[in-house]
Amino acid sequence: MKDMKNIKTKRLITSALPYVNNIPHLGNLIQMLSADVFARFCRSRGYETMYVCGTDEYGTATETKALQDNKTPRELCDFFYKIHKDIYEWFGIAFDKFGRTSNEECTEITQLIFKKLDENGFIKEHVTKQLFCTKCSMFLADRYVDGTCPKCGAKDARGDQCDSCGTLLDPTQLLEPRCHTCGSTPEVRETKHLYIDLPSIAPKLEEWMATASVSGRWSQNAIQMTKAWIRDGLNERAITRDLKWGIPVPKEGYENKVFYVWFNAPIGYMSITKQLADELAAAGKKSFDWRKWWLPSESSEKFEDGAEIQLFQFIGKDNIPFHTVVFPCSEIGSGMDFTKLFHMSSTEFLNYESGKFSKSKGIGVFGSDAVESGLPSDAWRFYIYFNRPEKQDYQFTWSDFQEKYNKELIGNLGNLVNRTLTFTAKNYGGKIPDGKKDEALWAKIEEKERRVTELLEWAELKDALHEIFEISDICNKAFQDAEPWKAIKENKQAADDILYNLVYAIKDLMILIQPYMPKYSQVVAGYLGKTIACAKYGESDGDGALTWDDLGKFGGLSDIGETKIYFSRLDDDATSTFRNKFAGNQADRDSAGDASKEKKSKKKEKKEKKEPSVLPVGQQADFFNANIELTVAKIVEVKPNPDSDKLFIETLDDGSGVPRTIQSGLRAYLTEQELLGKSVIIASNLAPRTMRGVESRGMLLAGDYTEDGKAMVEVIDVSWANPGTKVVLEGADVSAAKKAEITGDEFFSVKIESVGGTVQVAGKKLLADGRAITMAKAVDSEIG
Ligand code: B3M
Ligand code: ZN
Repeated sequence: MKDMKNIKTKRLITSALPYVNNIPHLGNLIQMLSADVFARFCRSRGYETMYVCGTDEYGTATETKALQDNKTPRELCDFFYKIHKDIYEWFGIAFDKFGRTSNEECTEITQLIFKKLDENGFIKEHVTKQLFCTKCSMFLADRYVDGTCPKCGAKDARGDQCDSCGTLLDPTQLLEPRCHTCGSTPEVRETKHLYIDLPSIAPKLEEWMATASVSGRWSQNAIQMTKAWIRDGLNERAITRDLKWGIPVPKEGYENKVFYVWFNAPIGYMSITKQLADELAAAGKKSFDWRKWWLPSESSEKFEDGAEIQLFQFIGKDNIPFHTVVFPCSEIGSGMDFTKLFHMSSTEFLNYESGKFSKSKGIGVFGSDAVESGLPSDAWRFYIYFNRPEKQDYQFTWSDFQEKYNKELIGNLGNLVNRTLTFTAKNYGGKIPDGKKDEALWAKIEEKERRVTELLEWAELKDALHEIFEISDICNKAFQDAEPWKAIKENKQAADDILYNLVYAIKDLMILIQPYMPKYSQVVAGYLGKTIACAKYGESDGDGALTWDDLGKFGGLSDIGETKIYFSRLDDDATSTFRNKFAGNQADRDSAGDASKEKKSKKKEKKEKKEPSVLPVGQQADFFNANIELTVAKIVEVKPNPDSDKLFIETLDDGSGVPRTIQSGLRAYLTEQELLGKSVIIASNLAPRTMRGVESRGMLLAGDYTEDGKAMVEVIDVSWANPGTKVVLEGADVSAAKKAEITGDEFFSVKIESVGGTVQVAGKKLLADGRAITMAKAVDSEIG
């Protein structure tokens, strides 16, 4: 397998630094676990590897939580750092260093990068208005403001970001802002802050990205998100905050402020590498210059000539722009030649049973729950990797866990290992029989092994794991077909052959599976008298440890002694016990399985749902642009709904090529002839709704007026525009994507009105093909 790798390549690996104010759940653990597979693979393949991660300790969240828990931020971080570290250890994550950001290394490098940015003119100062909670008497930074997303309208957006649509936000952009801590409405106050001038760095960023995204094979998703970010215009981003718990800002006038947590967090990757170097040196062990990995041009120590350092970063999709835009801009703007992102492996969300994993709400399986489950950590690892949410969100359910665990892990891989090893122990006294290599079988295995290697080289973890399980499946079929239990009596050579081949296939499987299930692989390798190489940075494996290079090789295994079943079946009872135990939120778990409680909370949720309301005028245009899709459609058929005296059923040509049916309550006002052939405007992404037995997919826009004391309705007519034309607000992008579907409440949260005959939203005109939409009769009316 040597041929495929370039030994000069070094692998620098990071996984997103978890916030330290809570216990991580499986959704958070995915990043670390993913990077762990990749790091273990790289080590086994012989790449010099450095995998760093650590806790992200600064920021408002920590400061606030410490206040709540009656601790200093430092005490709180110490407390949670240990919890995090223990959980990751239990999961078998082999970091080269799991460090922290609240140490002098991080301060030193953050300040260095800041000074360089400042020297290069990329730091700007602005006085801004910021949300201040008078009740908590503090400025509310980013995550500590909740509100409605101005882009997609999600009600649970945070000040820094909306999880529903991924938009990065400034807290003051939130609609109906609330203080996260006390719920009161914050007020706007002035404060001065430093900004990183992303727009000025952007040209260099784009230049870098053009090549980096190709050579590092960025995912389509990452490229799109990043391009959208750059295209929508990079803004200067504030990098200081009015807080105490953070890295001091080395600039006059900023004595009472600290760096924004997202400015220093990615620098944490570097500082944690330095932390390892400093600790090794302090312990009198062989150390290294951290710059060797991150700033080779200035390092006192270098890799061999021509060595390339490939930085692989494992993150959740909500962190993509920070890693493709903000952090690289800090690196580029510093003018220093830092190691920059090579390949990013980002995952979608892992959801739990019926909702989202949530730390703040305490919903899901937490690291500590997994520890308490009594299942081996490799069982959890298996399930997470087998279903890693790479291209779309994945739903964790207990029945799915049970199925995959029983069927694949036990029924496929476990079964192969057990039947092969016990058969050998029983019938050969544990001595691996002499046999002939089955070329046909090995051709299939080796082809799959090559595929696994190719996939893992690009951190395609899930696909690679599925290939590994296919190898196991092939081997199980070979066992089945060879019927060694018969052959041992009738044709001993045939039995010898199949066992000989399968024992060596198991050896291969353990090398392949080691990155995913390190403990299990070592146990099984141990039955064959072997260990699998997985030494961390600066450590070494014992003699004869198996590496990726040993794939496909025969010989050198010792006799098989007593073996034990490693994974035992999960039955329905155990599964439902888990389901109950880990249901609801953490706080509720004391009364695990209490269904009435769950019901009550559901009821409460319903009660709290508010009546639809119209957004403040200042927020309507943005909301409209992000959500409401209006399309021109031509009425090609009109007939009354036989079960109603108000509704018309209209068939429309909306330009899609597929006729669309809508209904409107116009029979009291207009005749069929008046409607037929008209080009109207419909709310085209409104959720379908069935009225009097007929589904209506959209709503036609009309306004009302009175004539001679009679209520009348005028349907908007845009005869100049072709069916399918999008109707947008002046200044908006016609091709901008809208939310796939909106509710009636969402539609009505924006007021479309005819003012003096011109149709508009919050003072902005609605245009079809660039032409303003007017109404002849309903000149001052609400449109709906
Ligand atoms: N601390 C984790 C998060 O957003 C955040 C990642 C930092 S990576 C440098 O969940
Ligand atoms: Zn407050």
